[in-house]
Amino acid sequence: MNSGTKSKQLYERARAKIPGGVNSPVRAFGSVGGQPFFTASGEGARLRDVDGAEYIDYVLSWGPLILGHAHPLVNEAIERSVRKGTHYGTPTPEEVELAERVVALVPSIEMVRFVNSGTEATMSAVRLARAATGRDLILKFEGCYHGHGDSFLAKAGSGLATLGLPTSPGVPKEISGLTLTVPFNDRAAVEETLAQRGDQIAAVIVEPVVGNSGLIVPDPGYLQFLREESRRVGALLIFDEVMTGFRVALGGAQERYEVDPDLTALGKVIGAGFPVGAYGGKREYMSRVAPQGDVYQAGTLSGNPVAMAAGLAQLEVLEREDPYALLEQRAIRLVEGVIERARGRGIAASGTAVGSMWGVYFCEGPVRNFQDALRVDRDLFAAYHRYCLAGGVFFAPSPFEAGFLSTAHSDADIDETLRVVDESLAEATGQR
Ligand code: KE4
Repeated sequence: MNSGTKSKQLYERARAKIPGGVNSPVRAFGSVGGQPFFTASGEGARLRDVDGAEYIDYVLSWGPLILGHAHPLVNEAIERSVRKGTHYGTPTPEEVELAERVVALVPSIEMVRFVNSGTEATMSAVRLARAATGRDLILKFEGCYHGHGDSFLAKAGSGLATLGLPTSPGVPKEISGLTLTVPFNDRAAVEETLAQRGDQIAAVIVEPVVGNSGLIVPDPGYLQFLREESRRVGALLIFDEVMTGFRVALGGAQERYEVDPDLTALGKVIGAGFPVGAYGGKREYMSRVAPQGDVYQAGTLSGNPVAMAAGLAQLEVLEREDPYALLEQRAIRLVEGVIERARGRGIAASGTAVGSMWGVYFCEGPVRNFQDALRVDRDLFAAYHRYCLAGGVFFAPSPFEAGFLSTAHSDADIDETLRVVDESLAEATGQR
């Protein structure tokens, strides 16, 4: 689907000055073809592009906007704060208040440091784990994304416990070589890797619900297994809850699955659309962070008071309204509706929802790891995505991204979405 005239003109201008015309690769629609639309505004569950077209939005800025776009209470908090100024380079009351909410809501977090992105949060958590253990290796899971830090741009070596290989030019093999990668939901792979290198591993870092391969849920007991195995070898367990935090439950995946990580990375919802990340955890570790401790980490705009005010307002609404059961109910209705319509047109489909994160794969289930996810029909997904967009529904432009839902999405929006989905599947399979 080619975007409208103004979007096309903006895209041409953007590509002349910005690599790929975007400030984050996935926005370029590379996996689905066509050109990205440029957004003029957002309101509730909808985006309006610069040519006036409207979309029911299931990307929601890749997770942050759990209350939808331009929520009145979030906007009021931002406007109140920004009238006083934007940033001061000193501590402010807002960052103390948000820190107190995070500690109150996320079970394992006793102390927290705010940063400016999820990448900074995971990078800092890994540095802290390395300092706390005196070890260098980290263990991550195939299909999990933890931001663009060098340590995370690594893929599995030839064998399970062989050292990682860079997934991007510019990442020294000496760095990627410190990262071990195993399949998600594979206990034997973890046991084998820890048997061989457990005493060298500083941290096991995992997306407790994987949102960067579509949506992959942990097998029953798997997260508890990671908790026990990492503790057994003296490695820290880091939950990357940049996506799941405040989204699969108010206390995140660690509350929902009752697992107690040593460190947690946060982002997205905590900033309500502003650039905010955070890492936190047990006091014994966090007290090592400068200037209280000797592990250096800093940031000019960390704890920006306007961003803190936005995040605080969003968390206050979530605490007051507790929308999680309704969000999950609607997400399940959406997923089951898409699967039912796909199967009704002879298309293999599977998927699920956890809180307000959801995913549908156009392949047989179950999808338990990234290799399973690679079975999806990518051409079908690309055509489906384009037709849905033309029909006014904006899904993530990749089959390997989770979908989201906000409190602004109504049952009528889900009904309209499922109507467009059915028409799009018919078009994409030549049945119309
Ligand atoms: P950022 O540095 O993009 O704020 O966060 C990195 C990150 C860390 N951990 C998890 C679990 C994440 O999902 C992310 C970022 N998620 C992607 C969406 N899959 C952001 C979208 C983008 O890259 O533009």
